Amino acid sequence: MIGDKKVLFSGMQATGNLTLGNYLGALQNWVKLSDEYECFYSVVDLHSITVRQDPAELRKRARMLLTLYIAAGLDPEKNCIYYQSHVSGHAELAWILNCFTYMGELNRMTQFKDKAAKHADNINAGLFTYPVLMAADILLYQADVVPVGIDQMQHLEITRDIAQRFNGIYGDVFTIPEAYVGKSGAKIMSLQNPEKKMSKSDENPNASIYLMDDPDTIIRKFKRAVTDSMAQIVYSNEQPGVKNLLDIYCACTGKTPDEAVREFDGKGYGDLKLAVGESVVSVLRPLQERYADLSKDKAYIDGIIKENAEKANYYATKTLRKVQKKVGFPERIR
Ligand code: ATP
Ligand code: LTN
Repeated sequence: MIGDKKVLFSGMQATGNLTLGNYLGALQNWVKLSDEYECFYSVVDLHSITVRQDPAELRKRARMLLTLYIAAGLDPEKNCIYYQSHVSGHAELAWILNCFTYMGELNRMTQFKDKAAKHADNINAGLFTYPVLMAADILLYQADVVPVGIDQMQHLEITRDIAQRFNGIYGDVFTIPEAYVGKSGAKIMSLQNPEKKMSKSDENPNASIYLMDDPDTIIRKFKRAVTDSMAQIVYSNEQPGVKNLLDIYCACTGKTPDEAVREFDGKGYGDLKLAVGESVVSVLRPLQERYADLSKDKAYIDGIIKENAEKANYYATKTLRKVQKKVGFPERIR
């Protein structure tokens, strides 16, 4: 708790262009929850270098992402929006937690297996211990709740296991966090292959809607979206392409799948695709406009970066000192 509020932590990697999946699965929920909790939203650049990055590009994308958090509706005066690399406590706690995490646990992580297969020439130790750094992010702020898409559930489970193991040895040091997965949009699928999640690292640009896509591009990508030949609009796993379109529609309009199916009763896939495309355009337009305005205001963004790094450091250090003491590191002499 900070004051009378529970704590929320979440983060995103500054790799690639954010997709509609990132927005509907994560960012949109962050905004919804931001009044209720004391929130920490990090641009997790330490995680980004588990895959080789171009330095100038990483810096640029990290700033874009931080600006996008604000453009999406997070108030940086109330929510702590900051770069993970500006708070050294993340790496320090991750080291300690590494010593409380088993190889066998990390070996089971499906994201590691996927990323190792994708980057076979660079299966580094950071990629393997990625979930431990993620646990450190969350536990450092004593987070109660962590809004993520379904793909991150396994990482939340290991975070809870590590925290419980540590608490079992040293007493109640960490708050045990809960995942928060939204009702709709938790797993948006690729528009070109509805069996696969929409991902910013997909090579096919038609598979993903990027948050900065213009309206014509968005409508065109939805027109090309893969559906099926069943010619019926139902919400069913048998028709993953149509289901995905309905999911996107529901996440953008706040409607339930039942309501959406009723609305498209007697209509064709063309009508559905157009309506979904338009609902996405109307969600993304205000975000894009705010982003354009914010990115012109360098001094404002710089101020946010500085102030919020200080705030994050304050809370992170509090937990870190407690942990260091528990494990037996010598006290600092002042
Ligand atoms: P990459 O393709 O580089 O692995 P990604 O697009 O999967 O990246 P992440 O940075 O790993 O994105 O995820 C950021 C947040 O967005 C996480 O909370 C994740 O659960 C969520 N997310 C990512 N893709 C989707 C998706 N297709 N549907 C719903 N949520 C998603
Ligand atoms: N692994 C996450 C990003 C991430 C994260 C976190 C999410 C890093 N640290 C802490 C929630 C809480 C991903 O989305 N790929």
